[in-house]
Amino acid sequence: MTYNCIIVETRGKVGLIRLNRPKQLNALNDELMNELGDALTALETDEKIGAIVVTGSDKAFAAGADVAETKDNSFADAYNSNFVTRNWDSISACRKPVIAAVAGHALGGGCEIALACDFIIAADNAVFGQPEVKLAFIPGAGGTQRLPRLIGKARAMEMCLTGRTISAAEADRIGLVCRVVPVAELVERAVATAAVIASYSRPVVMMIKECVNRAAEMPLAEGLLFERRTMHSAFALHDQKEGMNAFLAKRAPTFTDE
Ligand code: CO8
Repeated sequence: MTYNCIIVETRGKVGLIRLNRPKQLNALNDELMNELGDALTALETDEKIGAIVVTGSDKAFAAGADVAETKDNSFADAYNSNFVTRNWDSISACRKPVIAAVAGHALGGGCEIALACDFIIAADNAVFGQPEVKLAFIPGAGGTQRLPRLIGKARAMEMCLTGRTISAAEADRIGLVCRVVPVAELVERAVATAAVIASYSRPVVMMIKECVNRAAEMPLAEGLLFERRTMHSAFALHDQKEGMNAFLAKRAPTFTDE
């Protein structure tokens, strides 16, 4: 499938999606978000794919919602068309792991796309921020909710209320990203990380993702119970037997995703 605003390729078992509106620094409009949702759904249903990387350019992951296309929305337009929810939830709903590989600006909705992914690998030139307040607007795609869960209320509140941007080094220090790499190596390193994940048993990877995501959504006791029951069910998988038998036999496992 050919897209106008994204480029999709596969590298082995990894799906790679590049946001591609260079003239607008990958500002997010409906067309791009519809295409991103479509590509994620296609990669999720592709049995050859085990993990997905979403990236932008060296200059911009995404500079936020497309202000020119958003500014004239009325409440009725936004509410009736289910603005944002309609075509944004496909990122967090994807059952396969999705890694954000962020270089350059990740601002507003761009930062929120990265936050909706499972984890972020940042290039050393990455800049994160929720500058909506400067436009008399609010982070509307998870910024006020995911950011405090990741970096704590004080830091999230300061970022959202002042619009201050933070560097890759600061993002690393406060736990917003899992790693910072040279910009020239970003995509290669993110794809390599995704390839490691994709080499494991797919149902086990999806179970782990489901469990970790419950940590943000459930009280501890309920999350622990969910984890325990999921772990019990993992004994039903052929891959669990294969993984443990292969370890004991000192050979490489062959997973069949069953
Ligand atoms: N929307 C539309 N166009 C944009 C955007 C944007 N968010 N960001 C940059 N552009 C365009 C510029 O207008 C410019 O176009 P042109 O060449 O035609 O003048 C081109 O991209 C290059 O931009 P700059 O000349 O400004 O480049 P600089 O390197 O000088 O600056 C910055 C880069 C700092 C990223 C700057 O462009 C900037 O501040 N951009 C806006 C950032 C911002 O405020 N983002 C938040 C937007 S609101 C939002 O995301 C709300 C989220 C709510 C939910 C999601 C809804 C979809």
